[in-house]
Amino acid sequence: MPQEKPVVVVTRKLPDPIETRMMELFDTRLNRDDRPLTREDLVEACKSADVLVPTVTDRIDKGVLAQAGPRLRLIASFGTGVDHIDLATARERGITVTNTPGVLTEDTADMTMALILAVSRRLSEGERLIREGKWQGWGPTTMLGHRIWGKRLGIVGMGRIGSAVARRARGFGLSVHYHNRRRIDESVEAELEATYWESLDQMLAHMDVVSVNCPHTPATFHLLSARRLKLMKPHAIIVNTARGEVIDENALVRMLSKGELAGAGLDVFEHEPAVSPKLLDLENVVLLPHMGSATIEGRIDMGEKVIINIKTFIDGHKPPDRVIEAML
Ligand code: 8YV
Repeated sequence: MPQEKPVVVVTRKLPDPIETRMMELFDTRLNRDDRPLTREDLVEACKSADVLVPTVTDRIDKGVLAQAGPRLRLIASFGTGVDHIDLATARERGITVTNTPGVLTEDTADMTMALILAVSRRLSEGERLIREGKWQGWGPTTMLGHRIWGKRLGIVGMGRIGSAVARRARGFGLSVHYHNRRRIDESVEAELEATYWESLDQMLAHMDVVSVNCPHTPATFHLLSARRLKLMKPHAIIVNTARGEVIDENALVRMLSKGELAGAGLDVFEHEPAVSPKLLDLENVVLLPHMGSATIEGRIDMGEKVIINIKTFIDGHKPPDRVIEAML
């Protein structure tokens, strides 16, 4: 790392206080108009930066990293998921990668509950009815949704966010079930009153609500495949605040269209920002533009984590949120 202030390239507009602090601490290049970087821009950024601060909208693959300049030593990603970064290539090239875990847990869990309620109680449909001027007044059998109290929630991925969803779900009277690579600690399981299902297939077949809360990795790509979705009960709903790639979106759309699944709440999509046009025609889905962690408090906390990761790295220490460590 050179003696002078490191060149830090930030790919998207971050909250003002974060940008101000970064400008004070580093030789920071901002993206004031917030236009997502093209692949060419990203390559240029990787050539000139000591530290790159990307977001989920930057695909930092093998090809981009192959063109990175020798000074690029840290990718301090603004976000928790790191599926947009080719970690193996970063490791090979001696580039450290950090993320911002923990600070968006509660906001994302809130959004998961919001989607469970929105789908079950038909919030978007009700809103559309009013906005389109079609509401004729109250009726005893109009806009009936489903009660969530007493229903079974199956959480796929019991990490920080999954556990935060479980805590909320208990308050809403849902019984909590989960599938995870590893069974969680017995005491935490007891605290969450959560039932572990070793078999994801078995769990899916018994749930009323399924929530996807695992990261997207090669192992979780299309974890909810066409075959697995078919195991779900036709009255069940599914919500996804994790990554679109975890669900086979085409299969999901087909099943929702045919009424083989009752509904879906999606904050993320397989080919973001593209959304399957068929989803737009369905009444039984609630669609959000990847805003699970979109609170001003959360974004500032994320920015502060990015700053701490960069600062500790340039001071010669191990940054706290290392995803991988430089091997060279
Ligand atoms: C972030 C997210 O807003 O952190 C994540 O993994 O999915 C989002 O909530 C986004 O990734 C920022 O880069």
